[in-house]
Amino acid sequence: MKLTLIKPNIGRREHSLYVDEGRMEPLPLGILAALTPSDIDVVLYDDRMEPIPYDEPTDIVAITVETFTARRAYEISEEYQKRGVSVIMGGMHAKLIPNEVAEHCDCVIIGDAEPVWAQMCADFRAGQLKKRYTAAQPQCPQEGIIARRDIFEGKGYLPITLLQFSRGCSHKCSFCASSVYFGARHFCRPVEEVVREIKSQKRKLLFFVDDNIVCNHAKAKELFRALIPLKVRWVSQGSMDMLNDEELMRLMVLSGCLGLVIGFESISPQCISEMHKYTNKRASGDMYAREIAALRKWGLQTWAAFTVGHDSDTIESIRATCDFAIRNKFTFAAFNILMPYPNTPLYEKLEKEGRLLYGGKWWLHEDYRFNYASIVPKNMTADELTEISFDCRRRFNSARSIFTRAFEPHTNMRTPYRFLTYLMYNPLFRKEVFKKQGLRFGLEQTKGDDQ
Ligand code: B12
Ligand code: SF4
Repeated sequence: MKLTLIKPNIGRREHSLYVDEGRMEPLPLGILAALTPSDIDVVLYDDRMEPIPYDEPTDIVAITVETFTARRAYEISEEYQKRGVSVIMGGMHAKLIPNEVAEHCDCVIIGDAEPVWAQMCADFRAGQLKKRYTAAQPQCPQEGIIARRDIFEGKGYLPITLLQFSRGCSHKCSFCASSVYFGARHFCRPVEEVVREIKSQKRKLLFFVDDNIVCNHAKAKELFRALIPLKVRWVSQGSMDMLNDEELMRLMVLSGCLGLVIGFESISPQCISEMHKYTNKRASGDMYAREIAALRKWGLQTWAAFTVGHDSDTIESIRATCDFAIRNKFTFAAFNILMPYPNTPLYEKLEKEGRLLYGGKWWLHEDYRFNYASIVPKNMTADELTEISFDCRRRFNSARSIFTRAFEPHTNMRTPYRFLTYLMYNPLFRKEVFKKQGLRFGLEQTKGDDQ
């Protein structure tokens, strides 16, 4: 028996299939491969970088679906179903909006795969595949499982190993899909299992794809202590309340942390309140002065993530957010338009207020494009929001900004390794700004296409 795993692309640019410059290993598919009984052959196709050989014989196909890849995932599924192959779908989008996903596959798995995957495989073999499996949230993620990384070999992924220490986050930011998926709860793996997983592979550069690696300070400290002797370098995501805990920060740095994605979200305290981002409440009132000083003291290279389009945002306040990011010489920054992901509190609020564009299903709409506003903002038009956020991305990633931001002695110039990281990834992200802006979702031809 053979299982084909698929990571869908978001879409494509005209005349080009592949858009992603910094492709990373799709960890959920490595976990599915590890959960699969060993007598089943497993292959992976990554739609971000290779064509999908629909006619290659396979018994079953499993596709991971996020909201922004849903349209493409449904196209892929249709191709396989036309050929009589059963398609299973799961992932973030499948949990947020299972009824929609179920319409496009033979079986939808709702939630983490671990509790139900073996049963699904057994049912499939017995010809009794169910239309839907709902997994109870495991208290211990990925228990006893190490992702199978052999399926990633030779694909040309960035040389960084993705793994997880924890899943979820106990905060409830109104726009966060992950908070809905995990019911605002945080689940950690046993530290010994994480150490075993790190030792099972050769790389020393790691990306913990946790929603918030410092959500539980005591558990994070336990992890960091165990990482110190492994002499790894790592990056992850963390909320800024970590900076109030000196011991946590000291252990984080000693354990090899290079930097974190930190949700600054906004420089306006009013916006921070609107989105219920309590971790940032005090800091935003002070323009994050104390936090930025602490990040420099600890020498962390920060990927500052901002969301733009909140009710109290104006074109000027968004422009000022970009100035703030350049002035503070962040290593990287994202200016994401506030997106109403299905089933989030933000989605429900905007739906009630009649402020959702594209019929409320931007991810399926043929006119929607990546990085376009899909809401009616309060103080500008949707087009203005799209333009100002693109302008922030262009400005932050301009050659001039890359040059000036490089000269931050405590972070970007702290060591030759840090400086090299800065110089390697900034041009890559600059390219992505232009390649991804306005990208169509899915590959199907739509009206007005010229090929
Ligand atoms: C790592 C990560 C990234 C990495 C991608 C790494 C990679 N491999 O390419 C980077 C930083 C590049 C990234 C980028 C983006 N990301 Co991102 N990312 C994540 C993050 C933090 C972890 C994902 C992960 O690997 N988890 C580990 C695996 C093991 O967990 P999992 O995916 O949940 O899988 C489990 C279950 O869902 C299920 N499952 C998953 N797939 C399948 C499939 C089947 C068949 C089955 C049965 C089960 C199953 O079983 C798995 C094991 O338990 C998530 C947050 C999250 N909690 O998911 C956000 C997240 C997925 N990202 C998000 C977003 C919005 C983006 C961007 C669009 C941001 C932007 N505006 O640019 C971009 C787009 C990426 C692109 N393709 O261009 C949102 C998506 C929201 C949504 N509703 O879809 C998330 C959920 C963050 C959030 N808090 O809202 N991201
Ligand atoms: S802190 Fe981050 S991961 Fe946690 S709910 Fe807020 S946005 Fe989501």
